[in-house]
Amino acid sequence: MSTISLNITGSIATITLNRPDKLNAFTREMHADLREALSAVEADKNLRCLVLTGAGRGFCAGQDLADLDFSPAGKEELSNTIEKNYNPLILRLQALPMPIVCAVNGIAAGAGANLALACDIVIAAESAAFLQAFSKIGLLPDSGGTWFLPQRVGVARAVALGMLAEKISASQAAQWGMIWQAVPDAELANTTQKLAEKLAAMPTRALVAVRLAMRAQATQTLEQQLNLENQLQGQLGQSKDYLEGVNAFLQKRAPVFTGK
Ligand code: LHQ
Repeated sequence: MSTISLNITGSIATITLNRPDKLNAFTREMHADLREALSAVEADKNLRCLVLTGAGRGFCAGQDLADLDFSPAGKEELSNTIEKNYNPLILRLQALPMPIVCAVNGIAAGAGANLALACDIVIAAESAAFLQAFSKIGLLPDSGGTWFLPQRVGVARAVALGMLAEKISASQAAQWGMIWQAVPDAELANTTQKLAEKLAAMPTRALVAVRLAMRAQATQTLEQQLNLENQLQGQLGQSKDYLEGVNAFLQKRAPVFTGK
């Protein structure tokens, strides 16, 4: 993998988008490398948290516009690449059986911005920014942007972000609820590491259930959502971590969760 690096330390995997000269814009090769890295993460049953970040001064500038075929035949490729690369990536992240922290180290533009929003907890360096760059090249937000954005910032802001393609700072994104937190640049690595360690020591199955239920609310009635909560709670009630959590509380000691 030349465009992605994967580091596994203990129960935490870190995937770094690694084309810093091009602000980690997505080429076909990078998509293939990312698929390989995600396969390794999915196969490692000891993992309990994934961190996604970028190398250099950018997080991800979205599709590499030099790696597209804009010939008339290429029109089809635009849709093909979304179907083959971006959509499966977003769905794969949402199905990953562990929490995902996105550490946005710099500009997150186009599909790069929406890749970040597909992660569970997004922390950004204060110098980072988010840019729905799509309308500048005659496109609409993809990679789930039209789904994640209105949920996180409301339709009024989502529409304006999609239409105007104006950069918003990490601090503004945090104020709007688009991301969890903006931190001083020098603190991004440390804050991310602490958060990943915290999540990796928590009841993994419960965290994944939180993602699932929060996502489902977008399309469900209250009654359906109550049923889903009940169904998921029933499953979690069978988990070792639930037993451990309750026992630890009653025994007045710190719980030791195993993710089982
Ligand atoms: C890039 C890119 C880039 C290539 C920076 N491509 N080289 C899905 C499917 C199918 C089709 C299309 O799209 C999609 C989804 C999408 O993601 S569409 C949106 C694609 N992304 C963009 O339109 C963003 C384009 N980039 C920019 O607007 C700027 O580069 C930003 C605002 C991200 C950063 O600006 P600066 O900080 O001023 O950096 P820069 O522009 O100087 O970029 C640094 C280098 O990275 C430069 O290369 P060079 O060789 O000249 O140093 C850029 O050409 C290259 N780069 N983004 N998307």
